[in-house]
Amino acid sequence: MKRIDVVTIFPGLFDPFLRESILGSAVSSGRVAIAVHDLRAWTTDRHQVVDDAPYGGGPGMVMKPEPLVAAIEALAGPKGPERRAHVVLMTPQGARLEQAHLAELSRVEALVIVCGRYEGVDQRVVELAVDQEISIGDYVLSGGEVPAMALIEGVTRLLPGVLGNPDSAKFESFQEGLLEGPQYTRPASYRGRAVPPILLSGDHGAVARWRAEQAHAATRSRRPDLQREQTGGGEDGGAKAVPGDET
Ligand code: J9Q
Repeated sequence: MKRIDVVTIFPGLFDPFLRESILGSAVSSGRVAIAVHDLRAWTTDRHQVVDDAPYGGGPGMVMKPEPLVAAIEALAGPKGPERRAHVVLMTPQGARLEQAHLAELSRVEALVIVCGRYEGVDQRVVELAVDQEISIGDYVLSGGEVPAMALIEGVTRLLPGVLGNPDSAKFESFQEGLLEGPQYTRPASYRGRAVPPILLSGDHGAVARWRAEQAHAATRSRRPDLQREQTGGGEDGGAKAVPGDET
């Protein structure tokens, strides 16, 4: 079973998210064990302080190193080849999350996800205790909690047995490097707009060809940046080895 530990100052944000939908089923059925930890549990002062003013001055607060490093080392062990878990920090300074990262991380036995907050995290935490820094995109958020949820959902749905239909992950458009074309369900005509007749034709080959054309057209016009290696990538979405991947 895969294990995911989350370190955050807002553990309550995760509870409903982890209970619902595919993720909730994956947890209930024991495909993944997810524990959410309040960073303040690793403070040693009366007021459970987790942040402090930045050296050099400036606005905002920085997450102080002692509670974070204590939390990470308690959950993953010290940094190095013997470490029990791969440690990811959610931060705007990280590499942009892609499907290939999700594929790699879905193969790791145990994952610790650290949610940054405030203006950032003391750099000694990154150097001493973090294995990988990940961002979900170039926009301003208040913290790494929502990015962590995106990572957890994206990783969990790749775990064996999690999706009802084992083929659906494989055929999901991003893994193919293409956007999905338009989708329709009943009724066949809605407010005077008919479903493309080919989808009602019963000709599975013609439907598949039409969908492929639509996918390429949508990708070309809306996301030309995705139109790269239409071949290759492979079954695993181009995953590379990651610490803990061995055996
Ligand atoms: C911690 N904006 O944003 C996008 N990916 C991660 C983040 C982020 C943030 C603030 C704090 C993470």
